[in-house]
Amino acid sequence: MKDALEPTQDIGWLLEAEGVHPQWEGDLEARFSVSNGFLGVRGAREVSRGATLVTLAQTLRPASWPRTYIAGLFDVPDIDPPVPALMPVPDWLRVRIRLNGISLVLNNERLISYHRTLDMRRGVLITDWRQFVSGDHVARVRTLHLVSLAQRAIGLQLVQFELGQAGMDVSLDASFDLVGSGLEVFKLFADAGLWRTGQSAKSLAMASVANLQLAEREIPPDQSTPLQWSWGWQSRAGDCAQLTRIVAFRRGNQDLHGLIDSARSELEHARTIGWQDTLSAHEAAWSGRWHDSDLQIDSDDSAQTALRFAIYHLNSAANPDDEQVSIGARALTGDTYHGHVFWDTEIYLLPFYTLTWPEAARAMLMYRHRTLDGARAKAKRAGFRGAMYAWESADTGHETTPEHITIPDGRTVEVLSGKQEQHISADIAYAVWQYWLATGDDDFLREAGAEILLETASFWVSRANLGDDRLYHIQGVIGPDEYHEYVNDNAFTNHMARWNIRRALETVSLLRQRWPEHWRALADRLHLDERTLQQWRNVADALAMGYDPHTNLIEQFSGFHALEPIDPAQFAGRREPMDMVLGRERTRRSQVIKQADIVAMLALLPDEFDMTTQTTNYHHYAPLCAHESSLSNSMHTLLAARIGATDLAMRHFQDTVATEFGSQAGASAGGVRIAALGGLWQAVLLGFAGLSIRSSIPRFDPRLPAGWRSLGFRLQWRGRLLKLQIDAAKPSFSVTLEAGESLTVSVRGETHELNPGRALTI
Ligand code: IFM
Repeated sequence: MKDALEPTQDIGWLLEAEGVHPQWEGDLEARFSVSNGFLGVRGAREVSRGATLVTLAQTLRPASWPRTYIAGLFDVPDIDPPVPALMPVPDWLRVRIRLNGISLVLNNERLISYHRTLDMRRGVLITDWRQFVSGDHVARVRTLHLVSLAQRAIGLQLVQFELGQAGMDVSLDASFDLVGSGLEVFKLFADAGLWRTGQSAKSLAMASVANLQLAEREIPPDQSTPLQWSWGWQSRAGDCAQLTRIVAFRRGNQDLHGLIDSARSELEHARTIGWQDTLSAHEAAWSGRWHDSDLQIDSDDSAQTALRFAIYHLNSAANPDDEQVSIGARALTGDTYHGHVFWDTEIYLLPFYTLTWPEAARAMLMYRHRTLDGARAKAKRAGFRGAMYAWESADTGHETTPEHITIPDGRTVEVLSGKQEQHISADIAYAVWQYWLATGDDDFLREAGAEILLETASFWVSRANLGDDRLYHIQGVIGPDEYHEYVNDNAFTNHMARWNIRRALETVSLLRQRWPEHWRALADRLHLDERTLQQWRNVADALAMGYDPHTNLIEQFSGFHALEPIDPAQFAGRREPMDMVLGRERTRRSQVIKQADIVAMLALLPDEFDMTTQTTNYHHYAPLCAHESSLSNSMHTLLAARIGATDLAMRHFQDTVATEFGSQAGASAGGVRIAALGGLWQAVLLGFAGLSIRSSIPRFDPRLPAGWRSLGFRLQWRGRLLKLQIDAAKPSFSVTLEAGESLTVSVRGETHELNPGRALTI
């Protein structure tokens, strides 16, 4: 049988790290996370966590941040200001090994090697640690853990221990960290436990089984403490001990006993099939995901590695079976942003899911449908109609953006994005429409998507004010460029709002035509009559757009061109963000842009602007951008690729890669920047492969960057599975319909009929 702890042979599937470097631990733990959209586990060392503290400026700080998260397990902890946060659950991976009563801890002086491998193909984290224990006798500890993609409630841990020295007293403890989790212990049993959140009436059940085999024989544990097992034996040179632990997790509300039964029955299933079959089912599920979503780049290894890493985390982050949750800004890989869901999900992540995993995209959009009431309440409180989505959303859809934060120098700074960053409502509507175009999921549109489109449109119409110039204006907002607050007519916001209103009007026509009864019921419920719809048309037709026909420039917001021009390139090499270099006030009064704003708008709405406008504005705004957010460079890549500036696109692409793999220690410690990873994938598909989602047929206008010999990938479109290959040398574009009925595709403006099993090569 294949050795489960042996990583995949092809290094193209591996992320590897050697040794222990306290300043990098946090970043590595985030990147080496395993997750299945329900559970997320950071890649912290699990065996004998020795020196997890480092000294920094004379204080002790944790070097390691072992965390397991459960999607949707929010509570309002005792933080200032009190906002809901994803609560870490009890650490289930702890193992301690003692030799003659002394803990075996990682000791750099005796260390031979400590190797960590994230096997992305199999979705497992493997470690291999060798250390001298006495004289030249060596101890070897190998571990593997995973959270199952085939049975999302299940976590599996394997630990193998070998000792070169005979006659030592060995003890191995497998335990849970029962108290350090931020949850309250409610009840503990030998095989299970129940925890509750302090405020939010949520609960967690975990059930576990552990066993140890020594030289192929199972030895009985001493289990005098709940969820803790200890084994002891005398070592014989060359004997291998293997610990196997399976844990089942369930999240729930009030019914605590039902919850524990449910955890036990999940555990029972995994225990019955055994750890090998649990592992095989998980690997088979990963293999299915890779089949549908892998992307092959010929002749650019670093781009290939970055894309694999991005796709690994994107596949890890989603759960198509849970409409109660969506993906937070750091997925389930770190504490930063408390698990809150931003526009990142709809604008940067959804395209990946819509096009490779529509079931996951649907579940995330259903989360937005479920949280509509929170969005309605926010709109009402602010004096508007319809639905104004939370800038940061947790489980209920109510606004969870902290109203202030404390910055590193101890000062308190007001945060306005929860009040003013309103474009998120249009961003969600945008994702709904894109999903519907690409999947043709009419049931979703009729039952949920339409309501989101109509309620967000209604919000925008009530939000816009008629000015003396007979134009409608949206005042006092923050666009994606968060350096500028209280701005009027942010072009991104206004264009997305207009687009939102117009798609809502299209939805009305569609409902009337295809599902009239449904339309009548919805119109009744949302108080939509002919007069209201006419008002929607009026606002959409007369919204201020900031376009100057003489220069072809679109002003980022009213008054932007008059601000102080500052070139961020003059500050190259800075370690601090531009608003700290210049000070907040001067930054506000300058044209320095924090992240793609006009550029993002052009990238998202290609049909609204001709090529000259896209090109002129890209070249005008790109140099003003400080790229101070991980969301910035990927949008620049996409737009630069579309306008044919592939060299610039490639530079932005590499800068996006550097966001996650850059040289600044600690940058990812709070979790991987999942939007940058989604943005990377999106830039390749919608930029270099030139795919656009504008109607019921997929359109391609590919432009590979210099140095890429070919690009291959699969995607789903309206129930079909397509396989694509773009070759630069020939050049050729080839698409095969691998599953589903005939389909029309458009390549460089010409339509072609695609028939099952036959490749179309152009
Ligand atoms: O949503 C983003 C925002 O655009 C920039 N700051 C970080 C947020 C979360 O990723």
